[in-house]
Amino acid sequence: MLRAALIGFPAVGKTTLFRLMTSVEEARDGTRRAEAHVGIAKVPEPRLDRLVELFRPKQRVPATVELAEMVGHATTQSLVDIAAFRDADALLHIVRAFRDERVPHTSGSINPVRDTRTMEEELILADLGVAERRIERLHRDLKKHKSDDLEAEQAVLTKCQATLEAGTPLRRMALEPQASKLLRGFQFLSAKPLLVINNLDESDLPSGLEETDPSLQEVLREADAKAVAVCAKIELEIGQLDKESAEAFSADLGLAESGLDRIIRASYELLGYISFFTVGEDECRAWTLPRGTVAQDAAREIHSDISRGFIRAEVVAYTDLIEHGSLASCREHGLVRLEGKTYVVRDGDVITFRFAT
Ligand SMILES: Nc1nc2c(ncn2[C@@H]2O[C@H](COP(=O)(O)OP(=O)(O)O)[C@@H](O)[C@H]2O)c(=O)[nH]1
Ligand SMILES: [Mg+2]
Repeated sequence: MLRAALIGFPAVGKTTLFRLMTSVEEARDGTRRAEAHVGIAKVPEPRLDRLVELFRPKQRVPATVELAEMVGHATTQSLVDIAAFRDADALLHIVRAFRDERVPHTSGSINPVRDTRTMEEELILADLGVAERRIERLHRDLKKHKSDDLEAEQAVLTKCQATLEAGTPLRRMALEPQASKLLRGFQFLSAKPLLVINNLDESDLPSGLEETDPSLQEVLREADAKAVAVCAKIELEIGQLDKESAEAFSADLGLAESGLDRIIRASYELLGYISFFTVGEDECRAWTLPRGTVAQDAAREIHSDISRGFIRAEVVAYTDLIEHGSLASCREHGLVRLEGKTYVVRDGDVITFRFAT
Protein backbone atom coordinates (compact mmCIF):
# COMPACT_ATOMS: atom_id res chain seq x y z
CA MET A 1 0.00 0.00 0.00
CA LEU A 2 1.20 3.44 -0.89
CA ARG A 3 1.73 5.65 2.15
CA ALA A 4 1.74 9.39 1.77
CA ALA A 5 2.16 12.28 4.20
CA LEU A 6 0.14 15.45 3.75
CA ILE A 7 2.36 18.28 4.89
CA GLY A 8 2.15 22.06 4.78
CA PHE A 9 2.00 25.32 6.69
CA PRO A 10 -1.07 26.14 8.82
CA ALA A 11 -4.43 26.94 7.15
CA VAL A 12 -3.53 25.86 3.64
CA GLY A 13 -6.28 23.24 3.35
CA LYS A 14 -4.64 20.06 4.69
CA THR A 15 -7.53 18.99 6.90
CA THR A 16 -10.07 19.90 4.25
CA LEU A 17 -8.32 17.65 1.72
CA PHE A 18 -7.70 14.91 4.26
CA ARG A 19 -11.42 14.75 5.10
CA LEU A 20 -12.34 14.74 1.44
CA MET A 21 -9.99 11.92 0.63
CA THR A 22 -10.24 9.56 3.55
CA SER A 23 -13.07 7.44 4.86
CA VAL A 24 -11.72 5.88 8.04
CA GLU A 25 -9.52 7.44 10.61
CA GLU A 26 -7.12 5.22 12.49
CA ALA A 27 -5.17 5.94 15.59
CA ARG A 28 -1.46 5.47 15.08
CA ASP A 29 1.57 6.63 16.95
CA GLY A 30 -0.13 6.20 20.33
CA THR A 31 0.59 9.19 22.49
CA ARG A 32 1.57 11.39 19.60
CA ARG A 33 -1.80 10.89 18.00
CA ALA A 34 -2.62 14.56 18.45
CA GLU A 35 0.08 15.42 15.92
CA ALA A 36 -0.92 13.08 13.12
CA HIS A 37 -4.25 12.05 11.63
CA VAL A 38 -4.01 8.80 9.74
CA GLY A 39 -6.68 7.71 7.29
CA ILE A 40 -7.30 5.47 4.34
CA ALA A 41 -8.22 6.71 0.85
CA LYS A 42 -9.62 4.51 -1.89
CA VAL A 43 -7.75 4.58 -5.17
CA PRO A 44 -10.01 5.51 -8.08
CA GLU A 45 -9.63 2.85 -10.78
CA PRO A 46 -12.11 2.81 -13.68
CA ARG A 47 -10.69 -0.52 -14.89
CA LEU A 48 -11.85 -2.16 -11.67
CA ASP A 49 -15.39 -0.95 -12.41
CA ARG A 50 -15.30 -2.64 -15.82
CA LEU A 51 -14.07 -5.88 -14.26
CA VAL A 52 -16.88 -5.72 -11.71
CA GLU A 53 -19.41 -5.35 -14.56
CA LEU A 54 -17.90 -8.45 -16.14
CA PHE A 55 -17.64 -10.73 -13.08
CA ARG A 56 -20.49 -9.38 -10.92
CA PRO A 57 -18.59 -10.36 -7.74
CA LYS A 58 -20.01 -10.15 -4.21
CA GLN A 59 -17.39 -7.55 -3.41
CA ARG A 60 -15.53 -4.75 -5.20
CA VAL A 61 -12.31 -3.98 -3.34
CA PRO A 62 -10.31 -0.97 -4.48
CA ALA A 63 -6.63 -0.46 -3.71
CA THR A 64 -6.03 1.93 -0.85
CA VAL A 65 -3.59 4.66 0.04
CA GLU A 66 -2.69 5.53 3.61
CA LEU A 67 -2.65 9.25 4.27
CA ALA A 68 -1.14 10.90 7.32
CA GLU A 69 -1.89 14.55 7.98
CA MET A 70 0.17 17.00 10.00
CA VAL A 71 -2.10 18.55 12.59
CA GLY A 72 -2.03 21.12 15.36
CA HIS A 73 1.39 22.44 16.17
CA ALA A 74 3.29 19.87 14.09
CA THR A 75 6.60 21.20 12.80
CA THR A 76 9.16 19.87 10.35
CA GLN A 77 10.82 18.16 13.31
CA SER A 78 7.57 16.24 13.80
CA LEU A 79 8.14 14.78 10.34
CA VAL A 80 11.33 13.22 11.67
CA ASP A 81 9.79 12.17 15.00
CA ILE A 82 6.49 10.66 13.93
CA ALA A 83 6.59 7.29 12.23
CA ALA A 84 3.54 7.98 10.06
CA PHE A 85 5.50 10.75 8.31
CA ARG A 86 8.99 9.32 8.47
CA ASP A 87 7.89 6.03 6.90
CA ALA A 88 5.86 7.66 4.11
CA ASP A 89 6.66 6.69 0.51
CA ALA A 90 5.93 10.22 -0.67
CA LEU A 91 5.34 13.72 0.67
CA LEU A 92 2.34 15.66 -0.55
CA HIS A 93 2.99 19.32 0.19
CA ILE A 94 -0.17 21.42 0.11
CA VAL A 95 0.43 25.07 -0.72
CA ARG A 96 -2.12 27.80 -0.58
CA ALA A 97 -3.05 29.69 -3.72
CA PHE A 98 -6.63 30.49 -2.63
CA ARG A 99 -7.03 34.09 -1.60
CA ASP A 100 -10.02 34.11 0.79
CA GLU A 101 -9.35 36.99 3.19
CA ARG A 102 -11.40 35.38 5.96
CA VAL A 103 -8.72 32.72 6.29
CA PRO A 104 -5.58 34.24 7.84
CA HIS A 105 -2.29 33.43 6.15
CA THR A 106 0.52 32.69 8.57
CA SER A 107 3.21 34.39 6.51
CA GLY A 108 1.06 37.33 5.58
CA SER A 109 0.60 36.80 1.85
CA ILE A 110 -0.33 34.24 -0.77
CA ASN A 111 2.80 32.95 -2.43
CA PRO A 112 2.94 29.27 -3.46
CA VAL A 113 6.46 29.63 -4.87
CA ARG A 114 7.86 30.98 -1.60
CA ASP A 115 5.99 28.36 0.45
CA THR A 116 7.30 25.55 -1.76
CA ARG A 117 10.85 26.87 -1.31
CA THR A 118 10.51 27.37 2.44
CA MET A 119 9.17 23.85 3.03
CA GLU A 120 11.97 22.39 0.92
CA GLU A 121 14.51 24.34 3.00
CA GLU A 122 12.98 22.99 6.18
CA LEU A 123 13.14 19.41 4.91
CA ILE A 124 16.78 19.92 3.95
CA LEU A 125 17.59 21.36 7.40
CA ALA A 126 15.88 18.47 9.19
CA ASP A 127 17.92 15.99 7.12
CA LEU A 128 21.12 17.91 7.71
CA GLY A 129 20.56 17.57 11.46
CA VAL A 130 20.10 13.80 11.14
CA ALA A 131 23.17 13.42 8.89
CA GLU A 132 25.40 15.56 11.11
CA ARG A 133 24.48 13.70 14.29
CA ARG A 134 25.19 10.35 12.66
CA ILE A 135 28.49 11.52 11.17
CA GLU A 136 29.67 12.73 14.59
CA ARG A 137 28.75 9.39 16.08
CA LEU A 138 30.56 7.48 13.33
CA HIS A 139 33.60 9.64 13.79
CA ARG A 140 33.77 8.72 17.48
CA ASP A 141 33.17 5.02 16.85
CA LEU A 142 35.75 4.84 14.07
CA LYS A 143 38.38 6.30 16.38
CA LYS A 144 37.80 3.39 18.73
CA HIS A 145 37.87 0.62 16.14
CA LYS A 146 38.21 0.40 12.38
CA SER A 147 35.27 -0.90 10.37
CA ASP A 148 34.82 -1.01 6.59
CA ASP A 149 31.04 -0.86 6.92
CA LEU A 150 31.12 2.21 9.11
CA GLU A 151 33.63 3.88 6.81
CA ALA A 152 31.41 3.25 3.83
CA GLU A 153 28.48 4.76 5.72
CA GLN A 154 30.57 7.74 6.67
CA ALA A 155 31.56 8.31 3.05
CA VAL A 156 27.96 8.26 1.79
CA LEU A 157 26.70 10.46 4.62
CA THR A 158 29.46 12.99 4.05
CA LYS A 159 28.32 13.24 0.42
CA CYS A 160 24.76 13.75 1.62
CA GLN A 161 25.90 16.43 4.02
CA ALA A 162 27.66 18.35 1.23
CA THR A 163 24.57 18.06 -0.98
CA LEU A 164 22.28 19.32 1.78
CA GLU A 165 24.65 22.15 2.69
CA ALA A 166 24.47 23.28 -0.93
CA GLY A 167 20.70 23.51 -0.49
CA THR A 168 20.00 20.52 -2.72
CA PRO A 169 17.42 17.91 -1.67
CA LEU A 170 18.69 14.33 -1.50
CA ARG A 171 16.14 13.20 -4.06
CA ARG A 172 18.33 14.92 -6.65
CA MET A 173 21.40 12.94 -5.69
CA ALA A 174 22.44 10.16 -8.05
CA LEU A 175 23.25 7.16 -5.88
CA GLU A 176 24.69 3.72 -6.46
CA PRO A 177 22.25 0.97 -5.41
CA GLN A 178 24.60 0.10 -2.54
CA ALA A 179 24.51 3.67 -1.26
CA SER A 180 20.74 4.05 -1.51
CA LYS A 181 20.32 0.82 0.41
CA LEU A 182 22.60 2.16 3.11
CA LEU A 183 20.61 5.39 3.32
CA ARG A 184 17.17 3.77 3.37
CA GLY A 185 17.15 3.36 7.14
CA PHE A 186 17.56 7.09 7.68
CA GLN A 187 14.28 7.89 5.90
CA PHE A 188 15.59 11.27 4.83
CA LEU A 189 12.70 13.63 4.13
CA SER A 190 14.31 15.48 1.24
CA ALA A 191 14.99 12.13 -0.42
CA LYS A 192 11.28 11.29 -0.60
CA PRO A 193 9.39 11.91 -3.83
CA LEU A 194 7.58 15.25 -3.52
CA LEU A 195 4.22 16.23 -4.97
CA VAL A 196 3.20 19.86 -4.52
CA ILE A 197 -0.57 20.26 -4.33
CA ASN A 198 -1.56 23.75 -5.33
CA ASN A 199 -4.82 24.59 -3.56
CA LEU A 200 -6.36 27.05 -6.02
CA ASP A 201 -8.80 29.87 -5.65
CA GLU A 202 -12.26 29.27 -7.15
CA SER A 203 -11.58 32.07 -9.61
CA ASP A 204 -8.54 30.19 -10.98
CA LEU A 205 -10.78 27.44 -12.37
CA PRO A 206 -10.57 25.78 -14.78
CA SER A 207 -7.41 27.15 -16.44
CA GLY A 208 -5.39 26.92 -13.21
CA LEU A 209 -5.85 23.15 -13.20
CA GLU A 210 -3.83 22.69 -16.35
CA GLU A 211 -1.32 25.53 -16.27
CA THR A 212 1.42 25.74 -13.69
CA ASP A 213 2.85 29.17 -13.00
CA PRO A 214 6.32 29.40 -14.71
CA SER A 215 8.10 30.45 -11.50
CA LEU A 216 6.57 27.50 -9.66
CA GLN A 217 7.64 25.25 -12.52
CA GLU A 218 11.19 26.49 -12.07
CA VAL A 219 11.17 25.65 -8.34
CA LEU A 220 9.71 22.24 -9.10
CA ARG A 221 12.45 21.54 -11.63
CA GLU A 222 15.12 22.48 -9.08
CA ALA A 223 13.46 20.25 -6.51
CA ASP A 224 12.87 17.39 -8.94
CA ALA A 225 9.24 17.52 -7.78
CA LYS A 226 5.86 17.40 -9.53
CA ALA A 227 2.73 19.45 -8.99
CA VAL A 228 -0.99 18.99 -9.23
CA ALA A 229 -3.70 21.61 -8.72
CA VAL A 230 -7.02 21.23 -6.93
CA CYS A 231 -9.60 23.53 -5.38
CA ALA A 232 -10.51 22.09 -1.99
CA LYS A 233 -13.41 24.45 -1.42
CA ILE A 234 -15.14 23.48 -4.66
CA GLU A 235 -14.47 19.79 -3.99
CA LEU A 236 -16.16 20.21 -0.62
CA GLU A 237 -19.20 21.81 -2.23
CA ILE A 238 -19.38 19.10 -4.88
CA GLY A 239 -19.18 16.45 -2.16
CA GLN A 240 -22.39 17.77 -0.61
CA LEU A 241 -24.41 17.47 -3.83
CA ASP A 242 -26.23 14.41 -5.09
CA LYS A 243 -24.56 12.53 -7.95
CA GLU A 244 -26.43 14.23 -10.80
CA SER A 245 -26.01 17.79 -9.56
CA ALA A 246 -22.37 17.06 -8.75
CA GLU A 247 -21.74 15.94 -12.32
CA ALA A 248 -23.52 18.98 -13.78
CA PHE A 249 -21.66 21.38 -11.47
CA SER A 250 -18.30 19.75 -12.26
CA ALA A 251 -18.99 19.94 -16.00
CA ASP A 252 -19.89 23.64 -15.67
CA LEU A 253 -16.55 24.32 -13.97
CA GLY A 254 -14.61 22.25 -16.49
CA LEU A 255 -13.59 19.66 -13.90
CA ALA A 256 -13.11 16.38 -15.73
CA GLU A 257 -12.15 14.43 -12.62
CA SER A 258 -12.36 14.99 -8.88
CA GLY A 259 -9.54 16.50 -6.87
CA LEU A 260 -9.07 13.20 -5.07
CA ASP A 261 -8.63 11.39 -8.38
CA ARG A 262 -6.17 14.00 -9.62
CA ILE A 263 -4.05 13.81 -6.47
CA ILE A 264 -3.93 10.02 -6.34
CA ARG A 265 -3.25 9.68 -10.05
CA ALA A 266 -0.43 12.24 -9.80
CA SER A 267 1.02 10.39 -6.79
CA TYR A 268 0.99 7.12 -8.72
CA GLU A 269 2.75 8.76 -11.66
CA LEU A 270 5.28 10.41 -9.36
CA LEU A 271 6.12 7.10 -7.69
CA GLY A 272 5.85 4.97 -10.81
CA TYR A 273 3.16 2.78 -9.23
CA ILE A 274 1.06 0.36 -11.26
CA SER A 275 -2.15 -1.60 -10.64
CA PHE A 276 -2.82 -5.27 -11.06
CA PHE A 277 -6.09 -7.08 -10.50
CA THR A 278 -7.46 -10.30 -9.06
CA VAL A 279 -10.91 -11.37 -10.24
CA GLY A 280 -13.56 -13.93 -9.37
CA GLU A 281 -17.13 -14.46 -8.26
CA ASP A 282 -16.37 -13.55 -4.67
CA GLU A 283 -14.32 -10.47 -5.23
CA CYS A 284 -12.69 -8.25 -7.84
CA ARG A 285 -9.83 -6.37 -6.39
CA ALA A 286 -7.19 -3.83 -7.40
CA TRP A 287 -3.67 -3.92 -5.98
CA THR A 288 -0.83 -1.43 -6.06
CA LEU A 289 2.82 -2.13 -6.80
CA PRO A 290 5.97 -0.20 -7.54
CA ARG A 291 6.84 -0.63 -11.23
CA GLY A 292 9.35 -3.46 -11.67
CA THR A 293 7.92 -5.76 -8.96
CA VAL A 294 8.18 -9.49 -9.74
CA ALA A 295 5.30 -11.96 -9.48
CA GLN A 296 6.46 -13.60 -6.26
CA ASP A 297 6.61 -10.22 -4.49
CA ALA A 298 3.26 -9.22 -5.98
CA ALA A 299 1.81 -12.39 -4.42
CA ARG A 300 3.04 -11.27 -1.02
CA GLU A 301 0.78 -8.21 -1.26
CA ILE A 302 -2.14 -10.65 -1.11
CA HIS A 303 -0.78 -13.10 1.44
CA SER A 304 2.66 -14.25 2.54
CA ASP A 305 1.52 -17.91 2.11
CA ILE A 306 0.83 -17.32 -1.59
CA SER A 307 4.31 -15.93 -2.03
CA ARG A 308 5.95 -18.72 -0.04
CA GLY A 309 4.10 -21.52 -1.81
CA PHE A 310 4.23 -19.80 -5.21
CA ILE A 311 3.88 -22.22 -8.13
CA ARG A 312 2.98 -19.94 -11.02
CA ALA A 313 1.00 -16.89 -12.03
CA GLU A 314 -1.65 -17.08 -14.73
CA VAL A 315 -1.66 -13.69 -16.34
CA VAL A 316 -3.97 -12.00 -18.83
CA ALA A 317 -3.84 -8.35 -19.86
CA TYR A 318 -6.84 -6.25 -18.78
CA THR A 319 -7.48 -5.13 -22.37
CA ASP A 320 -7.55 -8.74 -23.63
CA LEU A 321 -9.94 -9.77 -20.87
CA ILE A 322 -12.33 -6.91 -21.61
CA GLU A 323 -12.15 -7.61 -25.34
CA HIS A 324 -12.87 -11.36 -24.96
CA GLY A 325 -15.29 -11.07 -22.06
CA SER A 326 -14.16 -14.05 -19.94
CA LEU A 327 -11.10 -15.88 -18.69
CA ALA A 328 -12.29 -19.05 -20.49
CA SER A 329 -12.36 -17.25 -23.83
CA CYS A 330 -8.92 -15.74 -23.17
CA ARG A 331 -7.61 -19.26 -22.46
CA GLU A 332 -9.06 -20.55 -25.74
CA HIS A 333 -7.29 -17.76 -27.60
CA GLY A 334 -4.00 -18.46 -25.87
CA LEU A 335 -4.05 -15.11 -24.10
CA VAL A 336 -3.51 -16.45 -20.59
CA ARG A 337 0.22 -16.73 -20.01
CA LEU A 338 1.86 -18.95 -17.39
CA GLU A 339 4.55 -16.94 -15.64
CA GLY A 340 7.13 -17.79 -12.99
CA LYS A 341 8.37 -16.12 -9.82
CA THR A 342 10.58 -13.60 -11.59
CA TYR A 343 7.99 -12.34 -14.08
CA VAL A 344 7.83 -8.53 -13.90
CA VAL A 345 4.20 -7.55 -13.33
CA ARG A 346 2.77 -5.03 -15.81
CA ASP A 347 0.17 -2.34 -15.26
CA GLY A 348 -3.27 -3.84 -15.92
CA ASP A 349 -2.32 -7.49 -15.48
CA VAL A 350 -5.16 -9.68 -14.24
CA ILE A 351 -3.50 -12.43 -12.24
CA THR A 352 -4.51 -15.79 -10.77
CA PHE A 353 -1.82 -17.12 -8.45
CA ARG A 354 -1.35 -20.88 -8.11
CA PHE A 355 0.32 -21.91 -4.89
CA ALA A 356 0.86 -24.87 -2.59
CA THR A 357 0.12 -24.60 1.11
N1 LIG B 1 -11.66 29.81 0.05
C1 LIG B 1 -11.08 28.64 0.32
N2 LIG B 1 -10.94 28.29 1.61
C2 LIG B 1 -10.35 27.10 1.88
C3 LIG B 1 -9.89 26.24 0.84
N3 LIG B 1 -9.33 25.15 1.43
C4 LIG B 1 -9.44 25.32 2.75
N4 LIG B 1 -10.06 26.51 3.03
C5 LIG B 1 -10.37 27.06 4.35
O1 LIG B 1 -9.17 27.39 5.02
C6 LIG B 1 -9.28 27.13 6.42
C7 LIG B 1 -8.15 26.21 6.84
O2 LIG B 1 -8.34 24.96 6.21
P1 LIG B 1 -7.78 23.62 6.84
O3 LIG B 1 -8.12 22.54 5.90
O4 LIG B 1 -8.23 23.47 8.25
O5 LIG B 1 -6.22 23.93 6.81
P2 LIG B 1 -4.98 23.20 7.56
O6 LIG B 1 -4.62 24.06 8.71
O7 LIG B 1 -3.91 23.20 6.52
O8 LIG B 1 -5.41 21.84 7.95
C8 LIG B 1 -10.66 26.52 6.64
O9 LIG B 1 -11.50 27.57 7.09
C9 LIG B 1 -11.05 26.05 5.25
O10 LIG B 1 -12.45 26.10 5.10
C10 LIG B 1 -10.08 26.66 -0.52
O11 LIG B 1 -9.72 25.96 -1.48
N5 LIG B 1 -10.67 27.87 -0.71
MG1 LIG C 1 -5.36 20.90 9.78
